[in-house]
Amino acid sequence: MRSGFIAVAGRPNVGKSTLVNALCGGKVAIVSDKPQTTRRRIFGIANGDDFQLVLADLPGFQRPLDALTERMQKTVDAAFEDVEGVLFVLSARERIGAGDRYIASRVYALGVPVVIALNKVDRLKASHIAQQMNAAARLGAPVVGEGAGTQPKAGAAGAWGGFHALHPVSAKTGDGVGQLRDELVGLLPEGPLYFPVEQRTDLSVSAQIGELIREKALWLTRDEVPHSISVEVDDIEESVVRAHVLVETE
Ligand SMILES: Nc1nc2c(ncn2[C@@H]2O[C@H](COP(=O)(O)OP(=O)(O)OP(=O)(O)O)[C@@H](O)[C@H]2O)c(=O)[nH]1
Ligand SMILES: [Mg+2]
Repeated sequence: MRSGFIAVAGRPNVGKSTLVNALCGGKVAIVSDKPQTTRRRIFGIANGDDFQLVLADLPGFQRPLDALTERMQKTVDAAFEDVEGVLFVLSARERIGAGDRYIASRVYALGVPVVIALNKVDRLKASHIAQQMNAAARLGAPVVGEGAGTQPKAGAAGAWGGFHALHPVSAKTGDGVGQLRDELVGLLPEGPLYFPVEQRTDLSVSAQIGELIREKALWLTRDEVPHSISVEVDDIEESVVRAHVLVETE
């Protein structure tokens, strides 16, 4: 039996939660087209005949840190402890740039294997995917002087030990997700079951319902509701849930 924890890091909105859901084979984390959807660490659990892969879905982060991200950063830092590896998620649809480099500098410094998932490759041209894979592969590499910045130098100063693997995937269509899961399971040591096999997340039922309500609110609203929504579930009956949706401003 192989088992262990992998942290999922990346900029906001790159598809981390969608990918965690795809890797777990069911809905664990809520998803929206707005950044900062994930607010706290959620475990998504993928079980196989001989493995238990526990993914820590995390809030996205970027620099400069705004107040909300600053608070969520503590969650991220805590989740980086005691993991067997990091799944670093990038979006193939956006320019890979400073924001990703900042995250790369953080995750490569942890000293555990980093697996890159280049997400959202659905309906992209092969040439564009190839370019983005190249840019992804160079992330975190130390820049070695003028004009040589494109080539990582082996053994250069800094924590960059190179990435363990790079997988182009589409969390939406499921393309490449099976191979990525195998790759991550390969990082796990022999270990016990951390969760009962029928459990797919560490959230309580009432927390899961609260998250689903928040997801619907995020999808159904635009500018009229501030993005800072939180939900308190008061009461769960047979077929009725009572909850409060709290917003930041009137
Ligand atoms: N086309 C495409 N869209 C995707 C894919 N994966 C995720 N998305 C979309 O990207 C948006 C963000 O997805 P999330 O999973 O919420 O992203 P996240 O990285 O968890 O975002 P935060 O929690 O805010 O950091 C949603 O609109 C998803 O439907 C993909 O593989 N292809
Ligand atoms: Mg998320």
